[in-house]
This record gives sequence, C-alpha cells and structure tokens, in this order.
Amino acid sequence: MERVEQLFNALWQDYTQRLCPSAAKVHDLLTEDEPLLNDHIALRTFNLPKVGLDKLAAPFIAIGYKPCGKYHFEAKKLYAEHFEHPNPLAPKVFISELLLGQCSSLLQETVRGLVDQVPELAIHDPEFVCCGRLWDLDSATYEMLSAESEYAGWVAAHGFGANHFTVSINQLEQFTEIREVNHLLRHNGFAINEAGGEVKGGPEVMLEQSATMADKVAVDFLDGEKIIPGGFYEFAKRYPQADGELYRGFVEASADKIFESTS
Ligand code: OOG
Ligand code: NI
Repeated sequence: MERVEQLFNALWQDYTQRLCPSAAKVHDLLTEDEPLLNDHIALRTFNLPKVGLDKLAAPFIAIGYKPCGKYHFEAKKLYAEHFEHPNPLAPKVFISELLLGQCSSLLQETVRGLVDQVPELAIHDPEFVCCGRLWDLDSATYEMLSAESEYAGWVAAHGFGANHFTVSINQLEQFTEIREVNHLLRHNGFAINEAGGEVKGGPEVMLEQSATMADKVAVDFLDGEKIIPGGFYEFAKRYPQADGELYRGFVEASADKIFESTS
C-alpha cells in the first residue's frame, strides 16, 4: 500500500497545486473525524503509442492494479478503462483516451506534433501520470483543438495529471445523499455540473455521482497566459449489487456528463 500512497500523494499535489486549487476547500468542508476516502481519480490522454491509455495505466499496473472495465463514448470519440487494486481502500483509476483516427486530419497532425515533443525517457518515470504538459502550445492552437474537441483542448493545455479526485459519500456520517453534498457546496460558492441533471445515475445503475464545475486556472501559452478550465471535484455514492458487495464499475451515461465538468 506504500507505493499506492506515494503515487496518489504525487497525483494529489499536482491536482491541488496546478489543476484544482479549490480542492483543499472542498476537502475541508467534507472531512469529518476520519480522513476522506477517494472513490477514484481520472486521467486523460491521446491514443498515440507514446502516451496512450496503456502508458498511463502502466505505473498503476506495476503497483498491483488490474483492468476491470471498458467504456465507449462515441459522440466524444473517447475510449476508457477502469482499474482496481486488490486493497479496497486504494482509489479506482479511470483512464480515457481520445481516438485520434476519428478526428479531423488537422487535429491529428497538431496533436502528433505536440506528443512528438515528449522525451521518450519521461514516460518511464511512474510520476509521468502527473507531470503536466511536456510540449509548447500557443493559444490559437488551443482554441482550434477545443473547438473540435473540448477534451483535446484540455489535454493539450494541461498535459498529464488527475483531472479530478472523487469523495466516496458512502463513508460520510453527516451526508447520505449526493443532493445534500451539492447543497453544501453551492452554499459555499461552488458551481455544480448540471449536464444531464445535478445527480447523475441512481440506485438502478448502482452508482450516483455529481461534480463541481472545473476551477478556472492560469496556463502559460507561447503567446502569454490564459485563464481556462482546469480540474474539478467529484462525489460518488455506490449501491450494493445482488451479492451484497458495493458496485465497483462506472456508468457510461453518467461518465459522459462528468466529462463536461471541464467545458
Ligand atoms: C472522466 C469522466 C468520467 C466518472 O466518474 O464517470 C468519470 C474525465 O472527466 O476525465 O470520471
Ligand atoms: Ni469520475
């Protein structure tokens, strides 16, 4: 578990410092006597051999994670998998990748040009998963990518890192409903992602989720700084399946809307 903690500490540092500075406040608002449990984190990438889903999964596989589910998002041109660790306290990991073959040739060529700048050696460091952006980018290219795929623009601007951490609501004493958590957050000035409704899923799919809208963060582009959506915080409540164990998978229809927390 030590290596799991080490990797998640690195992910948390990067997430709170670079992508979602408001995470510390959300964390404080929800923390009770016991430390919060993370249901999962999520990573995004492009499906190029150098940096694809498998490359981001490798450091997790190396510390005992196993692939456990596959997900397709046709309209967004994304493919995702989730990974679980034998220790149920270890957060699950959701990794998606943009299917470049389905994108315009301009987008494909642009993204190849960015990924070509990634030094081969960088990928062998386990903390590659939260190393940020390893290429130069100007704001016009960011806008062009975002116009075709909000996801492509996000990855191009921020590079690699957890775009969200997820509080497991099941462990909380003060709250049992996602709606109550949303209420507390709104009361404290946070915007909740309303795409498809403020609560995504429900008992019928054994998973209920909500998310804040991403923080606006400053990112350096070749032509200056720009304030753009960064990372967000998610909340998940899991229901028991027929065998009495909590459901551990993800729900495509809900995930599709969670992606929109950065738009
Ligand atoms: C992942 C969105 C999906 C979930 O819990 O269903 C997701 C992302 O925004 O990268 O996190
Ligand atoms: Ni999530």
